[in-house]
Amino acid sequence: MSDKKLVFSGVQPTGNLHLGNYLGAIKNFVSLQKKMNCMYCVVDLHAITTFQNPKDLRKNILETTAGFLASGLDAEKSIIFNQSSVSGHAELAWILNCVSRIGWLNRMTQFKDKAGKDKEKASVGLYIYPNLMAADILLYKATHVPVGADQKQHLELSRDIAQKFNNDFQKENFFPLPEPLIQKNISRVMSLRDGTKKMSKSEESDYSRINLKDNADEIVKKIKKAKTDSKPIPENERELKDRPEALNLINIYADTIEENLEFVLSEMAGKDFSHLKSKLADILIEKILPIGKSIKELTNDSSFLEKILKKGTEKASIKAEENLKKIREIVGLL
Ligand code: AQP
Repeated sequence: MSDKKLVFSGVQPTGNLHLGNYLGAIKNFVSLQKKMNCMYCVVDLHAITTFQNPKDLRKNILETTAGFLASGLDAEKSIIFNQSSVSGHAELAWILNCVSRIGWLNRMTQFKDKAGKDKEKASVGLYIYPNLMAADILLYKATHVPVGADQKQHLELSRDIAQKFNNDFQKENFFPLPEPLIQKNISRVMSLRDGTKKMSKSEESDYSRINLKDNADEIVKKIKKAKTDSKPIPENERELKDRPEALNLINIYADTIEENLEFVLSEMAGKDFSHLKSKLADILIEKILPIGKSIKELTNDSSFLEKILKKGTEKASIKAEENLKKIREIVGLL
């Protein structure tokens, strides 16, 4: 494996992992660990940009770690750790806060979505979240970042910050410009209740998402209740243009059976959505249920999960300290 290429990505421990996290990000994490050096982080400092109950946060950090392992991440192949245990993330984030520009952050759509109408009351952390994300990646000089499409804008900002740091300090190529790795077939899994909104942990209705820990009954019920329209499955993608819920279900099905949209449309054109829903529920039960079962088993052994994180932290800290030493020198800190 080449040492120059390094994959880094993170998941917030903000509650139940769902199908969007899995298809949009974690599934890709697993295939990347076979061919590249990878670091996967439970980004707990990102989680606290919105208030988290401390007891729930501790539980969710371990449960997200269990989600990584249950989905197929291997702690022998990838470095698995939690962000707050390597203080370099926060230190570099401060330095990058001084490189990043307010105008850049003002353009971030996720802040606008998450802060809602009451922006003045959002935490400063939520506003500068993308700078911390840049620090996560650049602390290790990661070159590739697998994320869902919702994180593309933040990743572009990370590239701008890296470029500005290199220019300001006249250190050409010091930070590599990280490349996003976004799933081609399904880069954004949408809510089962509203095909224009992304599937999300923080959405109030549990019927909007399939959680990785859902049981078979819940999966069947949620897919049955998923919003669609009265038209049958069309022959081509063009006809799905103004049918976001229909497109979302077909996309989820295609990705879960590892086929493309055209294949599913050619197989199912003219059929009713109840046909697709029944097949989708079956395949989700086959693929998701074992992951959920494994998450539940792993979370019963918190000391095992803590050991995995501790080992990952030790490895990550060595890399972080090596790079931070150079960064402090470049910036002129004693
Ligand atoms: N719906 C989605 N479709 C595709 N990818 C998604 N991701 C999240 N939702 C979808 C990707 O999962 C990774 C981890 O995301 P995260 O949990 O760190 O943050 P998030 O994007 O804010 O996820 P949620 O579920 O919406 O969490 P809350 O509700 O707490 O904000 C990322 O790569 C993300 O792109």
